[in-house]
Amino acid sequence: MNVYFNHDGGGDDFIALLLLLQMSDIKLTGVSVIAADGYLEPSFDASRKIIDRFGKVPVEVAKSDSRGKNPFPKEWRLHSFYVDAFPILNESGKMEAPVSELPAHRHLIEKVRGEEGKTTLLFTGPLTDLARALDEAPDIEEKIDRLVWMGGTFLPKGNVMEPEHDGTAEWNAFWDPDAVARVWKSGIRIDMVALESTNKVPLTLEVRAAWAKLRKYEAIDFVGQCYALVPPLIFFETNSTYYLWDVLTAAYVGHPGLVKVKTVNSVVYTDGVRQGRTAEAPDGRPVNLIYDVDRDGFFDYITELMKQA
Ligand code: AGV
Ligand code: CA
Repeated sequence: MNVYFNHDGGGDDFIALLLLLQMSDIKLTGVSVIAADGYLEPSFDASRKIIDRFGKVPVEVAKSDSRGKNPFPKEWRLHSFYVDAFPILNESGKMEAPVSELPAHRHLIEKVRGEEGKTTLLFTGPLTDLARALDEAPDIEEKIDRLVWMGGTFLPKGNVMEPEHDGTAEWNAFWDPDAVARVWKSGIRIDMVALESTNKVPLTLEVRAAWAKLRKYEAIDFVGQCYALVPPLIFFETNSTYYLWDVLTAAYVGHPGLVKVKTVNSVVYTDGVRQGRTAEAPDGRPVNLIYDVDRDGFFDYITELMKQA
């Protein structure tokens, strides 16, 4: 399976990259980084360092020049600097993963066109680069097998808690709602790993403790460091509570049997207090909603992958 990965520099985006690099039955054709939940330079450098340290073959990395409508909080975005500075990523003192001079959306076009077969697109941040790629090169649609996207929700409560918003949206959709609308307009199959399923895999103290015991494995130590930067779920959810959003999304690509899927007809709102909200609508476009996960199976799967890294 060809997979092209676009991520946005959040702590769990890096872990998703690490996991993809361990999946023996996928070919990672390229990686691009958009400055949404992280800053561009550290997210880009950290991605190259993760490929160098945990990858088996070189993978080319590109930077996005896309900008969103609703910026992520700076406190979250700063995590990209911390991860990039982890000693485990800086031991060699160099970066070797190849760099593309193309902006991410053109890099995506190049990589999709360049493969003989179809490509699965994996997006763990906003859809801006895909929307731009489709506008610039509508021909690539037929070479895209499907989009696997961490984003959106049909629950009454999303995870955006911002002034002038009603709280119904998920952040990756809220950052650029117009991009979601553009992708919804396409004919691409969409597998949406929404809050319905990611809410079932919060970062808890038990998860941390289990990984702490396995820190002799380098990849698990690295993941433990990433999750040390964010508060776990203890008594109740706060705006900073962390879930294994993108990690579940990557795991779904490698092991689809872990989740439950149903088809939902959906629209996205692009304006006003509900912008970024995905909602069920009888005449909306069909998407495959990943709404449930075998939690233990998921943790076993990712832990095994990390042990082998
Ligand atoms: O909405 C989930 C998305 C995922 O792609 N991101 C984080 C994951 O990378 C945004 C987000 C929502 N709540 C957050 C987020 C939080 N408390 N901290 C950091 N990012
Ligand atoms: Ca993300």
